[in-house]
Amino acid sequence: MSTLRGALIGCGFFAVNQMHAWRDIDGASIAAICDRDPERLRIVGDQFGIARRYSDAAALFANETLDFVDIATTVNSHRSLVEMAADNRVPVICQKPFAPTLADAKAMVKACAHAGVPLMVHENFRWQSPIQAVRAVLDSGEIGRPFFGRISFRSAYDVFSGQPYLATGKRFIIEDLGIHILDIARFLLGDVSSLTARTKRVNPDIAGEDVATMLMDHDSGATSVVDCSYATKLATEPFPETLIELDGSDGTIRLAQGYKLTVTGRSGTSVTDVSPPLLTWASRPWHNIQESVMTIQKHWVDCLAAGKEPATSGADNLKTFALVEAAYAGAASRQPVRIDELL
Ligand code: NAD
Ligand code: 89Y
Repeated sequence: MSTLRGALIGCGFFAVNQMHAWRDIDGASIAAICDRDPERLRIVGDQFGIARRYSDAAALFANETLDFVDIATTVNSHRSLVEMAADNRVPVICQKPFAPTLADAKAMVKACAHAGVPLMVHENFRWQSPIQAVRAVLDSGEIGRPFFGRISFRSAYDVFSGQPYLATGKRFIIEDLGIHILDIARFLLGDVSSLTARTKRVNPDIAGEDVATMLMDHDSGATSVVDCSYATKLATEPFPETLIELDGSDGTIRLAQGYKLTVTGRSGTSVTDVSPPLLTWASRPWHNIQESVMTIQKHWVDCLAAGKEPATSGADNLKTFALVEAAYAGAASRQPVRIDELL
């Protein structure tokens, strides 16, 4: 397989994980980087030995011949950068949250489709190995047809020290973290027809909501509860674990804190440790997320090579993004929101 020549735009806090993963993935490498902050450009360029550096994305596209671009900036720049990639006919990965609004997200998907350019959203949580293990049990038929799910992320981890912008936006936990947990609910139980939401801000030092509880009807007939909190102080801090309860016609799945997977089903009960591996460059507790960065980026390379649509394509992500919009609208109105009316 020939090596795909990629560029990374946005050399901030999270991009370092993406750079580590690109360095370790066969079939792709990062040839150029871009950041409008010269200090970040220097730090990441020096750490990963990338000589071709740009402070302006337009100059990057004008001067480089690229097989793909990986956008790791924060949300407000996503639409213009994805559209720039489409205009330059360069396949593009875009970090979550995909866009500031669903209207922007739809325009981005349209621009890439019109240009014939593959588009993947870096929606990595469903790629975490414990989540993939849950999905494998569902696919095995062991618990029969799932009728209930609870997908839960509750923590008091200080995410603001690494990502200070999270404290300042009007929207916080649903847009930043809930988006992943809602995507996991879709990944496990299928698309959603209706969502009811309640939100709260417990931490007085931030601008947005830090607690969200969502109740969803899935097209499959299953009901799920997605609950997220960054105001939950526990005896053992679980960050960044997503905990899962699934009840099916023939049994149950429980993914509990400490990556303990208990399955009760047609063949009895089994308890497995599904802890993610600690990659050489990873550090606890982020290793779970870091492994999924590696996996999703490998998936992108495989999809480009095979001409396949990525599982978390832009088009797929619209259905997750619609849940985010529905959650904010439903929390404001205190009414259920129909998802098909948003798409
Ligand atoms: P950050 O602020 O640390 O880094 C963003 C970088 O992008 C900055 O260095 C900034 O100078 C640069 N930048 C912004 N606009 C630019 C532009 N137009 N051209 C060139 N450079 C530009 O942010 P972060 O914490 O690294 O987050 C980046 C994205 O990653 C966010 O969307 C965040 O939600 C996401 N994120 C994802 C995960 C995950 O697990 N998928 C985890 C953390 C963060
Ligand atoms: O930005 C968020 C994400 O995508 O995963 C965890 C996080 O870093 C903080 O909530």
